[in-house]
Amino acid sequence: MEKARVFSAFLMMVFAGFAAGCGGSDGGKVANKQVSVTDPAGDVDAGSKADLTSATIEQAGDNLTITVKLAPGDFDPLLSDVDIVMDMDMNPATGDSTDAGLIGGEYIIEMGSACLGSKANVLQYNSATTHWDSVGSYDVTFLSEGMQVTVPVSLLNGYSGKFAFWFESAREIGQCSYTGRIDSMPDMGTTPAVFQ
Ligand SMILES: [Ca+2]
Ligand SMILES: [Ca+2]
Repeated sequence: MEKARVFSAFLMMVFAGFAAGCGGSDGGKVANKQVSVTDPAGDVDAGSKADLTSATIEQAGDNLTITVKLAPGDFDPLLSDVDIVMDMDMNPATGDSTDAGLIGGEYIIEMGSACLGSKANVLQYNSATTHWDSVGSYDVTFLSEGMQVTVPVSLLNGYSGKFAFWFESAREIGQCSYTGRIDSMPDMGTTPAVFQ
């Protein structure tokens, strides 16, 4: 992870590629909602086999379900690795500041590849050590073109029903070793998407 500390004073949380639908009031609890993001197919090198195309995040009750898909033919559960970076306080200056300070992630959920197997790994950024600590492991459902995982929102410190996020993809090229980031969604250098 880059350690750039470029503070963005005015982070415009505007992203054209997502659509939000909000449920009604739920007695003070965070309402159920679903947000989708998309990314073009074919925006990475042909043959890289890690072309992100879409994702959906859904909160239903106390659970958050994340579904991510790659371009047709790219997904291989033994090779495809996808991470979601989550900026819980939507503050790029807190957490692990990446992408030239556009996002400061407090959590990463990583899934896919032979190394991770059928479990998604939830990592929390430790600002004292600047390392990522594993805080949970959850079953992954493999789909024809992607993966899905459900985690309890209680796992995520600072969860308010709103957070910034982006996805990144890679391929496993050796035992628990990976290519660098191949694709991102939204693209690097743009404002992250917002779940709200
Ligand atoms: Ca793509
Ligand atoms: Ca943050």
